[in-house]
Amino acid sequence: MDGADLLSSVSRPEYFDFEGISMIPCFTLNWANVQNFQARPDDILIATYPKAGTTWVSYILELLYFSKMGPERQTSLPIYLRVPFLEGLFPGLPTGVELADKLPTSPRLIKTHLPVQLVPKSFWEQNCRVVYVARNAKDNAVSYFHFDRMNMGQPDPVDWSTDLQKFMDGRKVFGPWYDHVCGYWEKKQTYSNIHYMFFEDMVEDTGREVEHLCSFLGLSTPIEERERITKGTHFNTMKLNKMTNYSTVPVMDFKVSPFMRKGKVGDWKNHFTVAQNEQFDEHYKQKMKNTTLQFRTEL
Ligand code: PPS
Repeated sequence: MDGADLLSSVSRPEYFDFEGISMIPCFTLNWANVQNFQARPDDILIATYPKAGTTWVSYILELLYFSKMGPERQTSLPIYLRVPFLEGLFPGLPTGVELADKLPTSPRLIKTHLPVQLVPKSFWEQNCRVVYVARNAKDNAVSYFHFDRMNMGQPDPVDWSTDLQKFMDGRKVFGPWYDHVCGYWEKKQTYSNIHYMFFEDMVEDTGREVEHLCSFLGLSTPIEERERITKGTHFNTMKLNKMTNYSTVPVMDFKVSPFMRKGKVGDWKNHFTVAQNEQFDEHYKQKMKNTTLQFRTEL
C-alpha cells in the first residue's frame, strides 16, 4: 500500500471520556502499563498540551545531553524514537512505555501530553525533573486545528469554527487547555522540580531560554555549544530536518499541512474572526479568573 492509499484507508478515531478527559484509543489502550511506569530519578519528563512546542524543546534537550554522542544518533533516529511519547500506542511501533523502558541513555527524555493529575505517580515519587511548555490559547488552538486536519490518527476537526468551539469546551484530545496549563502551574507551587516555560519566550529569545534550561538542569554547557544548539533548533532548520519534521509518519498528510507549519506567535489573527475573538476573550476571562498565569498572544 503506498502513502496515498494508506491515508485514504485510515478511519479517524472518535473521542470518548476517559477519567474525565476527552481521549482517543491510542492514548488509553496501554493505560495499565502507563500508570505503572517506573520512572528513574534522573528521568526528564517533557510535558505539554498538544502543539505547545513539545518537539522544539525535546530537540533542544536531546542536543544538550546527547549531541556529544556523535552525528549518527541525530541523523538516523526520528525524534519520537529518541524521546518516547509515554502514553502513545501507534500501529507498527513499540508502545511509548516499551520505548522508554528500552532507552539506553541517561537521562531518559520522555514526552507526555497527560494532564498533571494523570501523570504516572512514579515521576513524582522519584522527584523527576519536569520541563513544561505552555503556549497561548489562541495560537495553541490554531496549531491544534491544522494538526488535526493533517493527522488522520486524530478526530476530524470538521472546520475552524467547530474546532474552536471544541477547544473552548475542552473536548479536544487531552482535555481542556485551561486545566492543563493551570494544573502544572499549580503543581509547580508545591513541586519545585518543574521548569515552566512559554512558547512565546522561546520565539522571542531562544538562546536565553536554552540558558535558563541549562540552569534548571544543572548543565554547564559552554556558550558556543548553546549558540550552536539555538541555531540548530531554529524553525527553518527543524522543518528541513527529516528527523525532527515528522515527515516519516505515514498517517500525517503533509499535502494538507506540514507538521512544522509556521512556528509563530500571533498566527491566530489570521484565523479568528472579530466575533470569535470577542467570544473567546470573554470565555477565557471566566476560565482563567482564578490563576496568576499570564500569556502573551503577540510579541
Ligand atoms: S505535538 O504534536 O504536540 O508534539 O506538537 P508540538 O511539537 O508540541 O507543537 C508543534 C508546533 O510547534 C511549532 N514548532 C516550532 N516553532 C518555532 N520554532 C521551532 N523550532 C519549532 N518547532 C516546532 C510547530 O511549527 C507547531 O506550531 P504551528 O503554529 O502549527 O506552526
